[in-house]
Amino acid sequence: MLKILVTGFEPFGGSPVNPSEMLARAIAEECWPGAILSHTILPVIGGDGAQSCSAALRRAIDFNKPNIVVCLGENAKASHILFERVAINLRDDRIADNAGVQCQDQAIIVDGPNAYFSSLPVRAMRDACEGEGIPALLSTSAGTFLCNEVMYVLLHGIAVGELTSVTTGGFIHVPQLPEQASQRGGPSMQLRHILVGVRASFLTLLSPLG
Ligand code: PCA
Repeated sequence: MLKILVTGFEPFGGSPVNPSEMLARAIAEECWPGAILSHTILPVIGGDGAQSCSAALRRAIDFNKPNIVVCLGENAKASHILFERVAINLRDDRIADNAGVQCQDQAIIVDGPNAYFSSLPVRAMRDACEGEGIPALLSTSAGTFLCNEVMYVLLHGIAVGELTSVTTGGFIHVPQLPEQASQRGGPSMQLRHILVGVRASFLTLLSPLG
């Protein structure tokens, strides 16, 4: 059986919710043919301490031994579901993380490569999402905050053979929910529409590998 770990993030930046958290739970609760899904919710805390998102990701991978890891996060500026292609070795924050830390111009992994490409089939995933009528795009930057950090740490871990069970990983950004947009403005998407799109994209993971 194929094992897939789905991660979401806890709320951050003053919002009481994070759609990626609801989505990770909802996706993992569904029944998937030929695959076992697990999920974990990551703290919005950077760095390599025990409380960080990277440490929580490593613990979840150790525990669940997934073959594929798909991390989800919220991008409040996005009007589309964004299939991220690239993670860069840079943390540069517009706001503080949930530990109150705001970094500038910092490497995520000192002397690590500048960037990694997602190893998810991002184009097929985007196409599947669009095929359901849900707006979706390929994106060439996961930003410089913790979504990018988790994606970089995941792909670095796979590249250096630290995450032995994992062959494939990447990141999907989702828009904020209408109730969040009504507070702070910007584009949004209904959770049930995000779920339809992300579910369709996950089905592409099962057919070639499962
Ligand atoms: N989005 C942030 C971090 C947590 C989340 O859901 C980001 O885009 O980096």
